[in-house]
Amino acid sequence: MGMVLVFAACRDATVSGTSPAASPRGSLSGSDTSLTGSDGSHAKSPHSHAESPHSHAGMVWVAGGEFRMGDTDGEGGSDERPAHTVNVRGFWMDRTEVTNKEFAAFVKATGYITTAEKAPDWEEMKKQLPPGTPKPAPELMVPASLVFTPPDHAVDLHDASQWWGWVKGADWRHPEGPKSSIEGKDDYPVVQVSWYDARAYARWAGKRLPTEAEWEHAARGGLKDDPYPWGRTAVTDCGPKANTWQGEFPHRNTRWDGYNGLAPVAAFAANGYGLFDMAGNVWEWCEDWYDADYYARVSDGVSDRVSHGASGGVTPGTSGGLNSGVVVIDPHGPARSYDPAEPTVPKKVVRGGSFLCNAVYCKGYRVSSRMKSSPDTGLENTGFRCVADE
Ligand SMILES: [Ca+2]
Ligand SMILES: [Ca+2]
Repeated sequence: MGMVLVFAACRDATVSGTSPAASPRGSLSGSDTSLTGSDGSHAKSPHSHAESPHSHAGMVWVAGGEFRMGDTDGEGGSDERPAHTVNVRGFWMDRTEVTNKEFAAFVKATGYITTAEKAPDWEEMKKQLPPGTPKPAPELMVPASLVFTPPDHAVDLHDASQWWGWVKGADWRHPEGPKSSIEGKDDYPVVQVSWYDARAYARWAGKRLPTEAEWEHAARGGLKDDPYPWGRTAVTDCGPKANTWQGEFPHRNTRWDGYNGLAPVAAFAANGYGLFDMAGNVWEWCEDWYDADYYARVSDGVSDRVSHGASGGVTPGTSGGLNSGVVVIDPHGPARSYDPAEPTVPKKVVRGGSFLCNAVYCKGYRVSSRMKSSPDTGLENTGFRCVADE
């Protein structure tokens, strides 16, 4: 009886907590990420496509098909609405976030230098800033990246600068700053990588970054309209489901899930497709530009990628409303970015939440939760995984 009750409670647990915090002011936006940093230039690799593995080792095949993309649990922000029916082709996807060991092999083979290892370029930065913004002090124009630097007391959760520090010498080999290292952390996700860095790795590996639709389809793991990769149970019910934050953010972490910061990849159960950490641990870069209004446009049939019922329509009872019968085929995101919180800063989509997410502050681990970062940003809680076509 006890077992049955526990099982029932786990299966039926309702989602608690509030929606992600509203966008903070200034150059910080969204929830736990997104401070514009470093230069906007595209880092160049001395070799291209050289000595890459070009195999599907470590990947799983994610069958294509239709799914409801967006806010299917009623907890989403306006940028997740309306939920709409999407059809994607099948693809291979890395089982785990790209690890330090894998990224190191890429750097060794190519001599690649990441965005965070180069000083910001003021001419590039200016393009993302409101006209008349003064040039930052010289001590800030150095190779640096964003490190989680928690205060010892409660702070205004609308001001992410309270817990993100621009740390000189922080990069993928020194994720928490120059005195930190990745020694003994081969199986941890690589972090402090910009979108440019992630794309360079993917190209070298003969892969690519997932579209936002592919990412969400994969994260859902074959479940229908559930809020999490594992179903409907809250992240902290019935044992840890993912590396997130427990306690009060950002000053008190109870480490109930076993990890204060990053966890090695695949430390928690995989989803139905055999994919690990689609919720939590690190945010994952996607190929697409972020536009807060994109879902509304594709659902209205404005996008030229929309097909009206071309793939056999929508399962009765799941869509309804204005976009019934509209199937968006293999969307690749908008042509350009638009984040109303920072209109001058083009941003790429990141997905899945990180070790800094919790129910009160940021439920980025919901399968449909959308976040964004400028492509030159490196963060201690942001990495990526790759996909490949047949
Ligand atoms: Ca944790
Ligand atoms: Ca993740």
